[in-house]
Amino acid sequence: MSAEKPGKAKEMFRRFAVDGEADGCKLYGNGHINETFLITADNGKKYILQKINGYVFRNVDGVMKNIYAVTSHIAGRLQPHQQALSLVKTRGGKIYETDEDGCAWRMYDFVSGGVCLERTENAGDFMSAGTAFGQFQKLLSDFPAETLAESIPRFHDTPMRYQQLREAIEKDAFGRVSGAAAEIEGYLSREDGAGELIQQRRDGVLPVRVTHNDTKLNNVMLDKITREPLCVLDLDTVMPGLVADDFGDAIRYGASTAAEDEQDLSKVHFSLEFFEAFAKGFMSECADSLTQAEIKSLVSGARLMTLECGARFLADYLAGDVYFKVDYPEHNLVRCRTQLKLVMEMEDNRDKMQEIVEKYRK
Ligand code: ADP
Ligand code: GN1
Ligand code: MG
Repeated sequence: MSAEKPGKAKEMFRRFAVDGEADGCKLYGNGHINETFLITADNGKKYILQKINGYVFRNVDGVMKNIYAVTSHIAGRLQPHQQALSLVKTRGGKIYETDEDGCAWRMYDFVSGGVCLERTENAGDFMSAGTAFGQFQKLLSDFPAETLAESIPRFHDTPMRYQQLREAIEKDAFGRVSGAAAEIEGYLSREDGAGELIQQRRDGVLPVRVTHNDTKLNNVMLDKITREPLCVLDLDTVMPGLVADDFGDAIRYGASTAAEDEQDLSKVHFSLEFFEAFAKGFMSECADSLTQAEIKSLVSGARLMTLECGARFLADYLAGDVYFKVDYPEHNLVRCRTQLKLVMEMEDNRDKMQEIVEKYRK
């Protein structure tokens, strides 16, 4: 991280319509995509200022309009102790600002009193995360999906992700293919059936909803004390999608006994206990608005989102780490290994997962 970045963030902070100067400014959180700064103003108020990743989000205007519309829809419909993300406008009344280099910046009020967990520590917290995302689904069930921009086209199109993996293998731009032969084989051998849910979407079997599309645990805030859902974060990828993708992506990340980038695979297991906890929270909020086909799709969603994310990590490793932030050269390879291990254990537990989902349907 170059030293001038906090300075740049402080400079951008002045373009937003707030009182005071930035007193403190530091890099914040563990997101893989944007650059996030915690700003403390000299009057004590805190803000989250983000430089949006322009490589990942080619249509920043669409993304920001989506976020503004969705947060406005949610605000006022939450329980009193909960919060919706709240954008701070620029001095010119805009919802984001573009700097001299063409990069987009936006600012949120800091949501205080909460925690963002990097890993599931206990089933109770993960149930709360399930409640938060289930509630998010329910709150947006009457939002007109067709008015939203597709923030990243074909984001959860698993066959397309496989195609990108194949292209990365073909190019082998960094000479990394030979060292990743086992992982490549693990993913390619599972390509059959990768289109199960996207096909059901095309066929109209699964309805298109407004979904979050990035439901990992550190994209939700729980109340620091009560551990109840406080705020759903990271709305960049809110767009029309499948409920199974939201359910599945959350399971991918949170129903593991280890971190997404754990290097010791013996520590990585798919936890049925965590799976059940999330399913219970999620279904308690939105099961009654889901169709039979959607409920049936949830378990496939968990496996496919894990497979897809792992294939994305592997493709990014082979392409030279252009998409996800990495801390060391094999970081994406390590991440793709944990995902594959989880996929395999989900395959072994498919019937039990289905039984659990059935248990919580209304
Ligand atoms: P990325 O797209 O890079 O994942 P996020 O929007 O998820 O970026 O932000 C990264 C982290 O910053 C989150 O995981 C959370 O810890 C923190 N964060 C984001 N928005 C807020 C907010 N409004 N209030 C408090 N913390 C936030
Ligand atoms: C990224 O932005 P973040 O860190 O919450 C990614 C997700 C992946 C996730 C893997 C826009 O999420 O799709 O599942 O990393 N977000 C985007 O940890 O690509
Ligand atoms: Mg995030």
